[in-house]
Amino acid sequence: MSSHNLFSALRAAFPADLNATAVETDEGLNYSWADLDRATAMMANLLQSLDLPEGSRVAVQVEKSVEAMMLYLATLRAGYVFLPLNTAYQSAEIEYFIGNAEPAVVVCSGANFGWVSKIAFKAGTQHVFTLNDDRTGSLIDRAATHSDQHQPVPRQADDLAAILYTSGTTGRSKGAMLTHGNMLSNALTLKDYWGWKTTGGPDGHGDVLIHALPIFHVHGLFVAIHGALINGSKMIWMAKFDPKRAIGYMAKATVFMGVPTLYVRMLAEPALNKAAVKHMRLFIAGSAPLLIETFTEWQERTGQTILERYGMSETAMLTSNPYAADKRYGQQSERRGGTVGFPLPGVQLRVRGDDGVDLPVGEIGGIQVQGPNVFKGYWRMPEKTAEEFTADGYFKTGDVGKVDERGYVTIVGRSKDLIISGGYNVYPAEIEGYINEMKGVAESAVVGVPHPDFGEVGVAVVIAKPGAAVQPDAIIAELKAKLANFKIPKKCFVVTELPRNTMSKVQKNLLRDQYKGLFA
Ligand code: MLC
Ligand code: AMP
Repeated sequence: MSSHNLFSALRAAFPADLNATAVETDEGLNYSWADLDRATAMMANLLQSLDLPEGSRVAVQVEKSVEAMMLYLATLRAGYVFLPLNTAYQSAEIEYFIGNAEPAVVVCSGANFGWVSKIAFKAGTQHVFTLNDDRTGSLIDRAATHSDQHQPVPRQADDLAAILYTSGTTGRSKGAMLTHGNMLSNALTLKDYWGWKTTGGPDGHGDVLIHALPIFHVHGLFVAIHGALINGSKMIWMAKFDPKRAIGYMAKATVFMGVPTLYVRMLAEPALNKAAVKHMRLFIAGSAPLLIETFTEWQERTGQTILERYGMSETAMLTSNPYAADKRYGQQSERRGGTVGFPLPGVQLRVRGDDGVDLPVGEIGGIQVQGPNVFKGYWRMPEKTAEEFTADGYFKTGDVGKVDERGYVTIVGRSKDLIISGGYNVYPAEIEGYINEMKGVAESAVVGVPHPDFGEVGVAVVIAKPGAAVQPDAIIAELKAKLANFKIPKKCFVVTELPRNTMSKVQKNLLRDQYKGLFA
């Protein structure tokens, strides 16, 4: 291929019948493949008409909508770099991302235009558009004046396609730079590994995906959207996940992808049973550990076995339980609960000890990976990038795990101090930084504890300065005013001392133990 533009590969997979439905929304709208092609052409032409410098970033903080997905595809098509931002982020968070990435274009909702545009113009952004979740906004108005024909801009496999910010264990967030080649290779691998079908589906074509996740992170934006598009498969588009409606859609779908919380919430619905899922071919879970209880209960209730896979922003998907027999591992096809399956074809995965030596089968250590899906590095952070790679080019995931004698990978923990709550990452260091700056606070520690719905949630433990009266509710309220809602600790305690080791370091494991029953 002379051009490796990811959009071109996705476009080439559109079915021959461009009038067939590509996306059906929960509002009852139908978008055809021709609609996707034309609308992304108009948006791509708009972006190109702005005469942006090569490699320009297009930062987008908008509610989930089909038009938001089109904007992503149009950015690829026009050869620019997409930078998705969670809608929960507030001004301090957005100010950092925009300041760091220096996007040429920012797209936000009309309701946020005032404060977002102020931040963007201050950072030197030239163009700020609005895009609302009801198909309105200046982006749509401006795109409507452009041609619906557009030749995708040639890109090399190594050219940037997206930057995904991931919070840092220490310091500020890092922008993971993903290339067209990273994402196309991963999409093609998953198409094959998960057995995507182009015939025999409920709509007369092939697989139909229920798209239930947000589209500002890897799972909803890449794994789900690329998965459907690279197979020419229809999506049933849920603007917001709702367990009852998701179960209802299973009568006309075949594939579902979700973080474990979505499975937990569907299991709470009496309507979830074998009859409800009888058309479904595949349930995929990831982004956070799937509890064995959820895995087993799902099997009992539906007769189907969830396929768990593992990935991250820096690498897209790394491992997966098998969909069908995997020749590389003696024709094994068993999806084993509690494991994340085998390294995907093309991915090299090893487990190393602290001394940097490979560990034997079954021993626990740091997971390191290499492959065509592994990112190019952190945006404008060469030292950070160098730190996270080994001398021989493996990326240190920060996850701790083991590989058993059959080849299955199990993640047992993380060396990075990270809480994964409902599939979103929360870095304790960031929350502690905000709490420590509050009036009357001497010190704080944020730890993750088990939660029946979100899997894990944050709990803040705070020490007040001598003589200061610090109220837990006030701390939570102050955090809510500054940070994305999913980062807010679900409980806060003011205590007189924190457990410490002989080096005076707070022993977070003891705190986790102390508070582990809070939400049981
Ligand atoms: C919402 N809340 C959360 C939360 N989501 N709290 C902790 N963790 C979360 N994930 C809080 C809100 O702050 C609010 O609190 C209350 O819950 C209700 O908010 P809501 O907006 O109504 O919640 P809901 O819509 O029910 O959202 C829950 C959810 C959502 C599970 C549907 O969090 C979600 O879509 N998660 C998926 C995340 C995801 O896509 N991750 C993929 C990352 S990619 P209050 O106090 O304000 O009322 C990745 C790589 C890989 O990790 O391998 O895939
Ligand atoms: P993110 O930075 O949002 O991409 O999150 C990536 C992290 O999510 C990984 O490093 C893992 O810690 C975690 N993760 C993803 N999938 C799984 C899984 N199936 N089981 C356990 N942890 C997972």
